[in-house]
Amino acid sequence: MQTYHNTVSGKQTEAADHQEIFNPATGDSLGLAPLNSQHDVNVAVEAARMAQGAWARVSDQERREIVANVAQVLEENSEYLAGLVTQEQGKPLSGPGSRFEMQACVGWTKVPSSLELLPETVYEDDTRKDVLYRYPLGVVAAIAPWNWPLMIAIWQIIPAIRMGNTVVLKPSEYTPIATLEMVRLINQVLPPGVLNTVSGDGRIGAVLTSHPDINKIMFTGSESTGRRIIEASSQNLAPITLELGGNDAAIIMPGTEAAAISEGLFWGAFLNAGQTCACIKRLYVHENDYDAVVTALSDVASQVPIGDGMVESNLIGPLQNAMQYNKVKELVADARANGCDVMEFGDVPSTGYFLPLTLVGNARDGQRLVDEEQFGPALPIIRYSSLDDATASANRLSDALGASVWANSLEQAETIASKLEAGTVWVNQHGAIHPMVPFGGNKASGYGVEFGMEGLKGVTQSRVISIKK
Ligand code: TXE
Repeated sequence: MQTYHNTVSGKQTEAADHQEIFNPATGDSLGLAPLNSQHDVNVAVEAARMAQGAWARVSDQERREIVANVAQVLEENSEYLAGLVTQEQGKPLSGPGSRFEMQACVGWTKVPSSLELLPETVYEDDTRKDVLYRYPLGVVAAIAPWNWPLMIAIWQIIPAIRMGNTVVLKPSEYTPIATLEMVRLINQVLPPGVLNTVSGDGRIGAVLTSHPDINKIMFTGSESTGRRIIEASSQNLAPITLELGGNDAAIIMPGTEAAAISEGLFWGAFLNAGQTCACIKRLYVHENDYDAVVTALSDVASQVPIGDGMVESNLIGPLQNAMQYNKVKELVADARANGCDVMEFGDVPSTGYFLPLTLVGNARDGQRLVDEEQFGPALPIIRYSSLDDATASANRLSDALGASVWANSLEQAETIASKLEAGTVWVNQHGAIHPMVPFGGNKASGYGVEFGMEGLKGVTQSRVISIKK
């Protein structure tokens, strides 16, 4: 059985304990991943701390070139890493799956390598000049989830490295292998100690995020863990970027042509079998359009092949783990017991954590499937009679990562979009993130933004030099 390793100071390390990782589609063993101790975390943080000063002194131009080299390594190893992601995480190679995830990794590496944060004269008059400079923070702890294991890790580590920080990354205990391999490969073009890993569950995450030598925490995961990380950061006062998932509402404006938007709606909700932070998780449809929308979505859902993602024709894979599989099943069972119309599509394999593509009609606010983040392939569809009601419904939860408005008229859609409380409101698309466009949650979906210039600023500390003229 293959054993995978952490990278610390540019070297592959040995661990005393390991866990076996299994393919969620087939149950096959994929190999052993390390389970680290507190001592291992200390060693990794020390490696990152020792490397940070020299990395910060590398010229900005050279760091940009090194990050561009990282993009090249990702490109060259895309097929290998995509295969690992599919076997470990479950999303198919094809469609918006693991090859798509690798393209995103490359894009989200190239863009920061092309950006520069120049000193900014924030004030000047006859008497004074004030210039804001941005410096690295130091050692960044990156805690990644299991749904887009490589892409989200890249979102966390690349801006940090680009700005002269060093990183200790902990992948999710559900999906460590692809990440450990990606980090091993990237290290071929990075100075030793710039990017290190530790592996294990939340206990190791807690040791890392509370470590006194951590200067910044990047976290994507659940709200409850986010709260624990805020508490942990009282140990080191590290600023945190928190992306805590969402329960994104989509509102279809009255009279919108259903067939024209059904494909966009479907993938907006079922991307990665719904295991995406900014997926449509509640769909609000005007009562007059309800039947047409359900028919159009059913037409798309009935044509999407489900199965082992290593088979090129499959477009939807399994849930990644038993916890998530059981959670989605429980929420759908609750909806069924409360009178919802549960419509299931797809030939579901008998092994693995597969669930059918599920539209849940006649759903209502207050039901668990509507109010809780399902993070799976089950979309509740809720009728509304007035746009004011639909807007109030969309805004009634504390989750506020994304939202979308679907309409024939862009002008009308923008009016509703401006009333929705979310970090991003999309019009006639959902989850359409871009490496230049800041992304982050409002309310309980977190704080701080990633991507673009704002994302780079989030991994720096500002210092002002104020000169008397
Ligand atoms: O999340 P956790 P889980 C949601 C989704 C899912 C639920 C639970 O609804 O059903 O969260 O998933 C690390 N200190 N999302 O249990 O626990 C952990 O090891 C430091 C939405 O997987 O938040 C992993 O690396 N780290 C989300 C990471 O936190 C800790 C994506 C995320 O795990 C820790 C994933 C601690 N005390 C789940 N405890 C999104 N935003 O897209 C755990 N971890």
